Amino acid sequence: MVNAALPYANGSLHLGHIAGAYLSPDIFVRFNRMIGNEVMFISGSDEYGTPITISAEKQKTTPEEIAEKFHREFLETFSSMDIKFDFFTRTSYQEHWETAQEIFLDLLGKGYLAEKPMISPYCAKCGRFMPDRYIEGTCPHCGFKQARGDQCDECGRTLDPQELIDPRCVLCDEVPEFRETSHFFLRLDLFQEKLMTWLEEKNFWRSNVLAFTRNFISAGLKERPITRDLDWGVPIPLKGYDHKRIYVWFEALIGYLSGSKIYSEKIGKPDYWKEFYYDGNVRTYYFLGKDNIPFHTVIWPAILMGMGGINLPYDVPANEYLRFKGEQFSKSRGIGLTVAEALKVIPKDYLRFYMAMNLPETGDSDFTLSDLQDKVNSELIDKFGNLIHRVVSFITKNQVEPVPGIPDQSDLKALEEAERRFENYSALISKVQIKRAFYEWLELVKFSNVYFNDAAPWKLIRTDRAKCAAKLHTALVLIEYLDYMLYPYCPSSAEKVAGIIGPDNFSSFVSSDLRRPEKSFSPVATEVPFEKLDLGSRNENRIDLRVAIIEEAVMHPNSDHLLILKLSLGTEKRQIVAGLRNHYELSDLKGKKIVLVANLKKAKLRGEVSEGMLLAAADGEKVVLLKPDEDSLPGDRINLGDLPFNMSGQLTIDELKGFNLKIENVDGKNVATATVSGKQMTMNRNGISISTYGEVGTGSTVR
Ligand code: B3M
Ligand code: ZN
Repeated sequence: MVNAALPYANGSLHLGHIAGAYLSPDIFVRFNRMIGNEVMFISGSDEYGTPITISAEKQKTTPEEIAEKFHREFLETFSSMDIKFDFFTRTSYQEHWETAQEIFLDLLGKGYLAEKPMISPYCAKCGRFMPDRYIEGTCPHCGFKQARGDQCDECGRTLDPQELIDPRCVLCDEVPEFRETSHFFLRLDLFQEKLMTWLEEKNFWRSNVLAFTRNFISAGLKERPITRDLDWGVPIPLKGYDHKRIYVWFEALIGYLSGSKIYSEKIGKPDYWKEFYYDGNVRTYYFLGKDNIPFHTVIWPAILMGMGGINLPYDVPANEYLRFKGEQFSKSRGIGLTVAEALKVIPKDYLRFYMAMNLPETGDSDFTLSDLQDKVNSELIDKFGNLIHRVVSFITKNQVEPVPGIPDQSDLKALEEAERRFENYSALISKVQIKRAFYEWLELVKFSNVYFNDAAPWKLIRTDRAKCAAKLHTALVLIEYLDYMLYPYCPSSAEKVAGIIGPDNFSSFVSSDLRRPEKSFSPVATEVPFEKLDLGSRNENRIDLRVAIIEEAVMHPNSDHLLILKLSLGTEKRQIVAGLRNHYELSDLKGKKIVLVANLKKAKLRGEVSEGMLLAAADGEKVVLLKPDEDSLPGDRINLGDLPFNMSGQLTIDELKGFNLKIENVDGKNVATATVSGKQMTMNRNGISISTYGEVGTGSTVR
C-alpha cells in the first residue's frame, strides 16, 4: 500500500513538491510492479483547511472554486510527469466525508475523543467564532504588524490569538472578544505507551524521521483539538455543531483510506481495499515532505490504533527539501520552477532523471538548471544513449544477427556484473533508497561501455563473425538490464529503448527473465535515442516583473513624500511603499495598472512593510508610471525580450539598478527597456511593449 501526501488544493505544484513527495513513490511503485509485487498507489487533493479559504479570500472567490481549479491542475501536472496513482482522490468526495465521520464517531464511542471548553476569538460584527488564522495583530515576539493568530509569518513562531497585540478580525477589522466555545480533542495521551512500543520495531526508518518522532512522543503527548470554528471542512456528525468542522489534519489523513475505498469501488472490487488495510503481511508506505512527519508517525497511527485491527504505517520515508540556488522553493516568493514552467524547457524524463539523481533523501539538495543539463547530457545521453546508438547502428550497418555464443571470461563477467548491480539496485529501492539505487544503474552503464569497447566488434567482424555476433548479443543483454533498471525512473524513455533493441513490455517483467541468454533481439536502426539538452544562452533575466493593480492608496503616516499602496497581483495581495506623493493624486492612483518588481527583498520604509517596487520613468522634473497594455491582467508576467524571469529568487535594489532600466525610442514609440547580458531588451507582455502614462523624454531612467 503506497500513499503520497495529499497536497493542499490551493497552489500549483513546483519541482520541490515533486522531489519531496511524489517522484520517489512513483519510482518505488513502478519497481515493485516490475518485479511482480501487488501495489495500490493512492494520493489526492486536500481541499479543506485555512490555506484554501485564505487563498479564496485573497482572490475574491470561493474555496470550492480554488479547490476545483487546483484539483484539476494536479491531475494534469502529475500525468505530465508520468506520476501515475491508481487513484487521485479529493477530500470533498461524499465517500470521504462518510469515512471520516464514521471514524470520528467510532473514536468518540471508544472514549478516544473528549469534548472540552476552549477559549476562541469571537467577532461580534461577523457574528461567529473566527479561526486563529483569521485574527491578525502585532506579533509579541518580533513586532510584525501582520502576524496571524496561529503563526507569525515574519519570525515563524506559532502563536495563540490571545498573544497578539491589537488583535483584529481580518475580514472586518473588528476587535475580537475571547469567549469560551467547545471543541473535540483526540486523546493522543492515551496512545503514548503503545506508540513508543510500536516505534521500537522501526529501527530501519530514516534517522531524521525516527529522531523527530521519538522526540515528539517523549516530550509527552497531549490531547489535540480536532475540530475548528470553520464553515469549510467535513461537518461534525453530531447535532449542534453548525459553525464547526472536523479539523483538516484529522480528516485529510483519512483521505488515504477513503481513497482506497473509492478506488476499490471504481474497479468493481469493493472489498479490495481491505486486503491492503487488514492483511498483516501488507506493507504500508507513506511518502511526504519532512514538515508532515508527526501527522504520519504519531497522529495517524494513533487514529488507526484507536480504530483497532488495521495496518499501521510500515515505513514513512520523508524527504527533505529541494532548494533552488540555495533558497527553498517558494511559489509566492518566485523562487524555483512550477512543474508547468519546467516542462516548457525540459522534457519530463530529463526532469525525473536529474531529480532522482538529486533526491533530498537524507538532507536538502540543490537544483540548478545548469547542473541538470550537465548531468542529463553526460550520464543519460553520452553514456547510455550513446552506447545504445553504437551497438544498434553497428548491428544494422553490418547486418549482423546478434546470437548467443559460447561465453568467454569477459562475457561471464559481464552477465555476473549485470546481475550483481541489479540485485544491489533491487535491495536499495526496496529500502526506499531511491537515489543510491540509481547510482548502481550509473555504474552498470559505465561497465557496459567498457565491455563494448573491449569486445571491439569492428575487429571481430573481419576475423570471427560468430564471436562478433555473440559479443553483440551480450552487449544487448547488458542494455536490456539497464533499460529495465531505468524504467521506474524514466518510464517513457525506457519504453522507447525497449522498442529500439527489441519489443518488450515492462508490466510482465520478472527478474528471472533477465537470465534468458536465449533471449532474441531485433534491434532497429535509430537516430540517437535521446536529444541533447541545450537550455540555450543562460537566461540572466533575474527581474520578476508583474502587472499589478492599485486597490488602495493612502498617505504614509510617518513621511511627507511616501505613499502606501495596496496592490493585487491576481492570486496575491501586496503592500508597497512608493515615493509618488508629489507626482500623483491618491484618487488618480486607485484602480491604475502598474509594473511591479515582485522579487525584491521585503523592506520596511518608515515602519511600513514594502514587498516589491513599482516602476516609473523620471526625466528630471516629471515622474511617470510605466503602463502595461490594455489587455493585461494583474499577475501577468512581463518578460525582457524573449527572456522570461528565470525564477532565480530575490533581487536587491542595487542588483536591479545593474539592469540599467530606461526609456528608449523603439519604432517611434517610447518604451521601457532593460539591459541583460549586455543586450538591451524591451519589456513586454506577450510581445506587447510597456509604455508610460503620459509623455516622458527618451533616455529617461526607469526606477
Ligand atoms: N495537505 C500538507 C501539505 O500539503 C497536507 C498534507 C496532507 S497528507 C494527509 O504539505
Ligand atoms: Zn469580523
